[in-house]
Amino acid sequence: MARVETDFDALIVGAGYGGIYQLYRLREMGLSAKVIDMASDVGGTWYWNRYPGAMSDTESFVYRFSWDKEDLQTYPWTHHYVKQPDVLAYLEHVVERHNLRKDMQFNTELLSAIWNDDAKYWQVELSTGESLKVRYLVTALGLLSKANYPDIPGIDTFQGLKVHTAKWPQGLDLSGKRVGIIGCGSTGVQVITDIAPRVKFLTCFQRHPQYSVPSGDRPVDPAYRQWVNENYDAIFDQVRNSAVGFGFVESTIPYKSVASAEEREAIFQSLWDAGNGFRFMFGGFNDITTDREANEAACAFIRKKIREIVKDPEKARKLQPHDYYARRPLCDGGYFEQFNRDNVDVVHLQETPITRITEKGVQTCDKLYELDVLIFATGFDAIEGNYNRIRIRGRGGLTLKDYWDPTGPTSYLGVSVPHFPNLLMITGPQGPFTNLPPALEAHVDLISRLIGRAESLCKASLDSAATPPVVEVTPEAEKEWCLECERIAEGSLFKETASWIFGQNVPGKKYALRFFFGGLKAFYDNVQRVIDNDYAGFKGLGQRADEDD
Ligand code: NA7
Repeated sequence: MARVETDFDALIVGAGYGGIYQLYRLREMGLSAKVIDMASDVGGTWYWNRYPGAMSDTESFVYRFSWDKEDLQTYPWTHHYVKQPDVLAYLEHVVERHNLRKDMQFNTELLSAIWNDDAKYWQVELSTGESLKVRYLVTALGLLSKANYPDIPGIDTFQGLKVHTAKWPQGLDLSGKRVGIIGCGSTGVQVITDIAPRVKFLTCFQRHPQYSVPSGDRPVDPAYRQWVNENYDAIFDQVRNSAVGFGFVESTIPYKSVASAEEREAIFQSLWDAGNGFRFMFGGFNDITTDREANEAACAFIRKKIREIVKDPEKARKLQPHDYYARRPLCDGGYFEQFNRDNVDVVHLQETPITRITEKGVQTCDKLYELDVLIFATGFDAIEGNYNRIRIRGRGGLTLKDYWDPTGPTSYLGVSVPHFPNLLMITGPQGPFTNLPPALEAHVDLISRLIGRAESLCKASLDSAATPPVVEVTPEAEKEWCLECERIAEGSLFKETASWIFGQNVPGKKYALRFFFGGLKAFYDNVQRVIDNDYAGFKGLGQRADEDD
């Protein structure tokens, strides 16, 4: 069947970092593309997460696009970390600078996408009532966008204000209020640090205490900015050749290779002083997440710091974690210090669990905490949560939800799923676990390359009746990639520590590895191997020598 006319070559779903860059790339390739987003403007994660204290915990100089070199040199940032309004302003700026807004449509949700296998296009239905044919469906949904509410009895009876951090009401003034917060992951830690000084009383309902280290945030001095500007090429080169892509050089030193206890302590102290959670976890020793003794040494160091910072021994006891330091590493701008305030307390839910939420507040097994506002910093139904709410039907009517149901979400390189041709995911399951902007760029670069290849094969075909080539991974290649991800994660203490990374934060969610832990360099190497091997793993994209993409 000949190529059917479509409304757009590609529909990109999501106007955050990934969607913005993907639109830029497809437009550069001469393809027609449209971005839609449920939100009323650009920003993705940074549009929704407007809670007090929201900031990136990647340092500013690498929490941006690497591909606009002039902009890298000239766009201002005042602090070592970018706060939510700064990130939003930056993304709006990029969209204006590259005139991308004209191809974006907001307040628009993708309701369903059905693959037409005869004519090779996606038929998509939007919340606006529009129905479009598109050749490629690129999902830039974000890793964390479907809010997770805890399943606590009585949650709907609370008569005060309930707020999820990802849906923060504009202008909410917490001054003088009795506030409770459930959750102390990266979000909870940031909220608590920000609001503690101005609320009447803050009760932190903590299920697992967290290992958090200082962020090291401070204003940027001109000499540092000049150094960054002069070295940007080398900086992003290093990022792409690193594991976590945070702009520091990861350690190659095993913990036990440093013999003296003083020297080990000095390394931890220098990491603590430099700031940043990923640096603390990966910058001093190379085996904190794999060697139990190394991990315990990092834990003991952080526990000691908590005891030093928090003056009330009972609060300090409750705030000290005793499991592995093997969740997403956190950093903060004075989290533990907030517990020295008389108006801030912590409830250790493993000791005194919540029994229900009442109209007055939170009831634990021993006490009712009366509240005016209850904040849910309870995270997200990560990765597949964003996909499961859309009806996506691939070849033979198979839904993505059904395909993923038995095993948990899977893909090839985080971008492609068997039986779902021309569905291309930015940060799909088993993508790299790294600083996100460079990971998103890696995915967009790969997706653009795959689309370019399919398009060039299509143009090169002399047979006008030829079926257009599609981008689709083979089941074998997907399986191999999943095994590779499993192999790399083997021995990681992350596997032994419950978190959203393995789907353990949402009751009933499948325990499964949702990331490639091999690092950014290894991810790029794998992509290059695929391309060098005539698009190995992708059906029908190789076998012809007429590549011109
Ligand atoms: P996270 O990291 O998933 O943290 C959620 C927090 O909410 C965490 O402390 C959970 O405790 C807690 N939680 C979840 N459900 C409950 C119930 N039912 N009762 C008590 N406490 C609960 O989400 P964040 O938004 O902080 O961060 C997500 C990512 O966003 C982060 O990794 C960054 O990449 C940015 P738990 O530890 O599970 O006991």
